[in-house]
Amino acid sequence: MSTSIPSPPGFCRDCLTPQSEERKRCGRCGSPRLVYHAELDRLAIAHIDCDAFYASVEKRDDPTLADKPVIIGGGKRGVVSTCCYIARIHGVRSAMPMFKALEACPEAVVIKPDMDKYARVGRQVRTMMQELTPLVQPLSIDEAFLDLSGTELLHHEPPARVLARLARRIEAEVGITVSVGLSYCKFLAKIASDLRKPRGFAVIGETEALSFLAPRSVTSIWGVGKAFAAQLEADGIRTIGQLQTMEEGDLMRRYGTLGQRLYRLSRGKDDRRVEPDEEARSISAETTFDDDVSNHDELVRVLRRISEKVAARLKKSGVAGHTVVLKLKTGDFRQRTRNRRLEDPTQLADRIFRTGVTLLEKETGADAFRLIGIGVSDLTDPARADPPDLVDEQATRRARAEGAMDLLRNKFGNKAIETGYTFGNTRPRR
Ligand code: TTP
Ligand code: MG
Ligand code: MG
Repeated sequence: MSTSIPSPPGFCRDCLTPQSEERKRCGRCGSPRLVYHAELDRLAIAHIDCDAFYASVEKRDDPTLADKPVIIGGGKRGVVSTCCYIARIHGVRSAMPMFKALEACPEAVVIKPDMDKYARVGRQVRTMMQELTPLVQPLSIDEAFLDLSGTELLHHEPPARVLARLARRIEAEVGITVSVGLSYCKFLAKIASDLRKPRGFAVIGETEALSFLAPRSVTSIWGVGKAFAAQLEADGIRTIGQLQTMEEGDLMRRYGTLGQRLYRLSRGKDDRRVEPDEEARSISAETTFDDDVSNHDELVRVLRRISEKVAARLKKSGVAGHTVVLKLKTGDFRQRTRNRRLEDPTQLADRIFRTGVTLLEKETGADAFRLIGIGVSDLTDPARADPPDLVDEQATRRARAEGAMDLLRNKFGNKAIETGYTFGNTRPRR
């Protein structure tokens, strides 16, 4: 290739260094895992899906399985839930009857699913996503859409690198791998995450959307199941490229609203937004105790610590919450949640904590708790959050002090500064 052609933006997925020119290996660390794309710095809609999810978790927890074909499944229905990529080479697939899978791969290690464990790992991954943007829409236990539009100021790098960093973090801290699809819409991001599995990172830009889609089967389109695909085939339509040549009116006459979807998606037009689910629309932190706790002061101290965690995550995600939610679980596993809507949305640990204490005051007494949690919901833009309190000057001063502490923390790290409460002083001073 001539060097006079400007190189598209790119970076290394291992050391995250931007690459000034297109090459085979990273100029810094030598890794071949480079991504380039002309639209790389503009695309912000991602789909992330864990690789061979249940199997990867089991391999993580038992290193002797690393090089073995592993199948997760069995149980009542006797089918394969999933299998690792080594087992896939032998032809094993999800939903296959177990006896068939073992015919294809007799040396496979079969493990019964541990759903609680996979749910825990799935939540851990989701939390890491939510630290990057509040716009996380989970689709299943192991996958979600993320909208990172407008987060570049916050993260000081474009979404593509934020995503590669996340993939790296999940590998390091969770111990499993994911694949990332990056595009300008959900439809193509979802297709992209599947293109280079496992440990993939695929980008589909607007420029190539039409040509990328043209040769693919109509079954790649959302909402085209087996029955509809058979109907389309009976009408002579197999590829998305064929749909691209048809008029919108024609498709709508033939297939109604589904026809309109075919028209739009076949042309890479998809304006569905990434919509976080209810659970994701809050940010919270909680602590489970080894022994049940009834001591009010101790609960308050923990509340302060987790309020600070919540505030840190709000600030990091660039959102504010309007409602404070206190969660308590008693020793006999009964759960209580108490809410209070604030006058203005907040990002401040101090305000979250004080509201939490007020809510807690009504709940403590004879009860012992095994868990305490605090969170905020009704997430909104932080622009209107925490206006100066004209009545309570103390509150304004505390807010300013918290801003100063945030600055110090950003500069010197989390441990640099602690408030009186987390030190051990347990009553909020008025
Ligand atoms: P998938 O994401 O579809 O599959 P996967 O993560 O195992 O493999 P990959 O994404 O790399 O292709 O599903 C996530 C989990 O859901 C999977 O690990 C097990 C479970 N599952 C089933 O129990 N039955 C099924 O038929 C499928 C497809 C998945
Ligand atoms: Mg998966
Ligand atoms: Mg999945």
